[in-house]
Amino acid sequence: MEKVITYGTFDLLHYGHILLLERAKSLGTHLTVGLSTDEFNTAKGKQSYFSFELRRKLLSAISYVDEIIPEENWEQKNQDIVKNNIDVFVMGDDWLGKFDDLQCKVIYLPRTPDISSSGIKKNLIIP
Ligand code: C2G
Repeated sequence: MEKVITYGTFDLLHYGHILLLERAKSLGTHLTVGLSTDEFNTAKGKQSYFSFELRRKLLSAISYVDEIIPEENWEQKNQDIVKNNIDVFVMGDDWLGKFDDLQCKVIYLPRTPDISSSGIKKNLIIP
């Protein structure tokens, strides 16, 4: 079983996230997502619209996702990779080069243009 992992906030789930998860899953037979906790988002300088629990609920409904673990800090990736027998780490290429030292194969995938959670928040005019 070729195991893949990726990490993120996945707030206001949109097709950019879905295309990333679809391509990540196609690189193996099992996909684990390290989902940023609300506390870690604060550390990342991000305020998600949906709570961790709601973001986890949404992600768990996606067929590409086999397992979800909490992402609580920047340092846990290598430990996650060892503990979960991960073969491939995948991230969008907005992170290009940032995770090259991880102890498994590292693949950066082209980010889907013209869609982002922050853009959705900005453009949504809630009456
Ligand atoms: N993504 C994408 N295309 C978009 C938006 C996002 O491919 N239009 C990808 C990102 O590159 C990332 C994943 O979807 O690989 C999740 O994106 P975010 O939720 O924005 O994750 P981020 O805040 O970048 O957190 O330790 C890593 C961090 O937790 C990543």
